[in-house]
Amino acid sequence: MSDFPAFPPGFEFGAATSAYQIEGATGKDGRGPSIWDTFCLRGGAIRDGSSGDTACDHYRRHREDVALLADLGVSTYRFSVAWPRIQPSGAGPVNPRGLDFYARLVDDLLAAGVTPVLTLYHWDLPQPLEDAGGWRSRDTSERFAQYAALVAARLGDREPRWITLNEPWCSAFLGYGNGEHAPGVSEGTPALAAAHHLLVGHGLAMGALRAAGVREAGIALNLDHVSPATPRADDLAAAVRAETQRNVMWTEPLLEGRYAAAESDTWGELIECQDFRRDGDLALVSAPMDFLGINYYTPSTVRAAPWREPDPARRTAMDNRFEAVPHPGVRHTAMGWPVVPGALRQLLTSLRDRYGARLPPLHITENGSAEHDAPAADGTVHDAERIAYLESHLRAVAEARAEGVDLRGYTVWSLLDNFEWAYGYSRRFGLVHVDFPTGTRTPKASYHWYKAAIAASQAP
Ligand code: IFM
Repeated sequence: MSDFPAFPPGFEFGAATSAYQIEGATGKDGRGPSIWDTFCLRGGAIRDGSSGDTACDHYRRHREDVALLADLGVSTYRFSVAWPRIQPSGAGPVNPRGLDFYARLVDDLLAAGVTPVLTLYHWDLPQPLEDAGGWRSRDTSERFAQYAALVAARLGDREPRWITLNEPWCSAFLGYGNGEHAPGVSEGTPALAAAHHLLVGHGLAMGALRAAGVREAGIALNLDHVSPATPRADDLAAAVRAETQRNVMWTEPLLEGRYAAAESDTWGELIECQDFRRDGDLALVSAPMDFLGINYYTPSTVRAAPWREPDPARRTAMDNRFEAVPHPGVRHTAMGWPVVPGALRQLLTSLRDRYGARLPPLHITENGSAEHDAPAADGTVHDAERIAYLESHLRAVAEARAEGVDLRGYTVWSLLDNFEWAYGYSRRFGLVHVDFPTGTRTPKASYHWYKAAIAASQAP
C-alpha cells in the first residue's frame, strides 16, 4: 500500500447497496408490490428466473452488514429506501413498520461511526403507481415528493446526506425505452416523458427535503465518457447524440436550467411533441444541489448508424442513430464492460470544464466490477481482478483531484453480492461474497484490500 495515492483527511470512502437488490422480505411488515416484483414474474425477464424475494436477507441480517461496514472502516454507507415499504400503494399515510426499519438502520450506522447516505429511489416504484401510468405520468413526480417528505419528516434530523434518484437514465430508458428493466416496455415519446417526470420528481423532492430541513441533497447520475469511433463528421455527430442521451439531457436541465441543444437530432420526431413539459419545470429541476453523485463503470465508443426503426410512430426512445463499437485490447469484466479507468478521469475533468462554477462538489456514488469469483476450497475468495479494477479507478480519482476537480468521496458498488437486476444472481459485484442459499457472508480479498487502502490513504 506504500505507493497508494494519498487522499486528504475528510475524503470519504464508502460502500453502496440498494433496497431491492439486498433486502429480501418483500412480503414483510406491510410492504406493497413494486414494479420489480411484477417484472421478475414475467417469463424470460430475469436471466436466471430469480427475484429479489430473498436476495441477501438484509432486512433480517442488517446488523451483521453494519458490523461488516464498521470493520471495513468506510466513513459512508449508501443504501436506498424502498418506497413500497413506506407507502405500500405509492400514496397515503406512512406504513410505520416500513419506516421503522430504516430508522433502526440509520441509528445502527451512526452508532457504528458510519455516515448513512440515503437514496430515496433506486428503481422500486410501487406497482399501483405504474398501473396509473408510472413515470410517464406527472402525478408520479408529485407522489414522489410526498414520499420524500414522509421519509424526511422521520429521518431528516439524523440522516445527513440525501440522494433523490439513482440513475434516472436507467429508469427512463431501460424501463420504458428498451424494456430490459421494470416495468419492461419499449416506447418512444412516453419514455421521454418518463425522463422528464423523473427530473421534475427530483426537483419537487429537493423542495420537500429542504422544507424538512435537510442540508445536503443531490442526485446520482450514471454518466458515460463517450468517444467517437473515428474523427469523421458522422461519427462525431453520433457521439454528440450518445452524449445527449446518456449525459447531457440530465446534466443540462439540472445544472444549467435548459434542455440539451442536440435533442432534435437525437430523438427526431419523438421530441416534437413536448406537452409533458410545463413552464417553470426547468427552474424546479435546476434547484441548487449540494453535490452531484456520479456512478461510473465503463466508457463508450460509438459510430454513426441509421435509425433502427425508420417509422417514427414505432421508434423507441433508445433509437438514436448511434451504435457502440468494441474496445479491443482491454480487460472486460463479467458484465462484458471494458475496463478503462482513464475515462473516469476524463469524464470528471470534462464535467468541470463544461460546467465550471455551476458544478457542485462531486462524489463517486458507485464504482466497481462484477467478476466470476467463487470461494476457494478454504473458503477464501481471491478476486484479484476486482482489486485491480478498484485500485486503478481510485488512482483515476486521485488524478482528477490533482487536476483540480472538487471530488469529495468514492463509493464502491457494492458491499455485498446481490440481485443484479435482469442478470439475477449471475453477476457478483460485492466486496463480500454472499452464499445465496444460506445468506452466509464471506469478505473477499478485495474487502481486505479496500480496508487496508482506506487505512493507508488516510494515515498521517
Ligand atoms: O447494480 C447496479 C446498481 O443498482 C445501479 N448501478 C449499476 C450497478 C451495476 O450494474
